[in-house]
Amino acid sequence: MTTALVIVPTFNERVNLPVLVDGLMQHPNVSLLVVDDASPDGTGEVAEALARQHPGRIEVMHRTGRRGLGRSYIDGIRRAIERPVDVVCQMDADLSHDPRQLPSLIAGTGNADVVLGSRYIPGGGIVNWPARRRLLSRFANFYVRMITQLRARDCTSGYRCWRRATLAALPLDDFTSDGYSFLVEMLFVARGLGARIAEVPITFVERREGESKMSGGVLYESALTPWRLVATKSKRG
Ligand SMILES: Nc1nc2c(ncn2[C@@H]2O[C@H](COP(=O)(O)OP(=O)(O)OP(=O)(O)O)[C@@H](O)[C@H]2O)c(=O)[nH]1
Ligand SMILES: [Mg+2]
Repeated sequence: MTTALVIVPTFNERVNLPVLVDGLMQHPNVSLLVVDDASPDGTGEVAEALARQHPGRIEVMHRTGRRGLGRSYIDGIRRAIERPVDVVCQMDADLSHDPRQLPSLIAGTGNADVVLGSRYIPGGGIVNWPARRRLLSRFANFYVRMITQLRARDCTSGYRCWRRATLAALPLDDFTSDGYSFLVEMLFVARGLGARIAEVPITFVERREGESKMSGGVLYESALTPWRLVATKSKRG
C-alpha cells in the first residue's frame, strides 16, 4: 500500500485539528506532520497531545520567528522528504479538505507526479461559499492559468499529493512567496522540471470554526506572483 505523510500547517486551529486528526488516522497508511506557527490559541499543545494519543504517527514542528504559510511549508517539506514514505501531501487544518477524499488523491500518484484536489473539474465542488468568494477563486484560477500557461483547473488548491521524489527535486531555497501564492509557485516550478500534474475532484467545505487568514497583503502578493514567475523564468532562460 502507498504510504503517505500529510503536512498540515496550522495557525489557531485548536478546535479543528482534533477533528482532522480523527479523520486522517482512519487511514492506516497515513501519518501526519503538523507545522504550527506558535499559535496563540494553543494549537501547538493540542497537536502534542494528539501525537501522544497516536504514537509514531504524528510529528509536530513548532516554528518560531516570522510566520507564514509558505515558510511553514518549506520547513515542513524539508522534514517530510527525509521520511521513508511514497508520497507527501498538503492539506489545510480547517476541515475544508475532507480526509475521506485523501485516498483518491494518493491513488492518483500512480500515474502522475503531483495530484491536485480540484474544485473545478466534473465531480468537484464548493459548499458554503458566498458568491463573492466563489468569483474571487474562479478569477484567481483564470488569471493564474492565463499568465503561467499552467493547464490545471484548480492551481490554487491547497489539497495535494506529491510523489516524494518530485517534491524533493524542488529548489526550496529559491522560493519567495510568503502566502497562498506559494501554492502556485510550487506548481509552476514543478511543471518547469517536467512534473506530470493531474487532478481529482474534491468537495471543498468552507471553515466553520476559527478565522480565515486571508488578507489584503495576501491578495496583493497573489496578483503579482504569476507575473514574477514567468519573468524570472524567461530571465533564467
Ligand atoms: N503554519 C501556518 N499555518 C497557516 C498560516 N496561515 C494560515 N495557515 C494555515 O493554512 C491553512 C489555510 O489557511 P486558511 O486561513 O484556512 O486560509 P484559506 O483556506 O485560504 O481561507 P478560508 O476561506 O478562511 O478557509 C489552515 O490550516 C491555516 O491554519 C501561517 O501563517 N502559518
Ligand atoms: Mg481555509
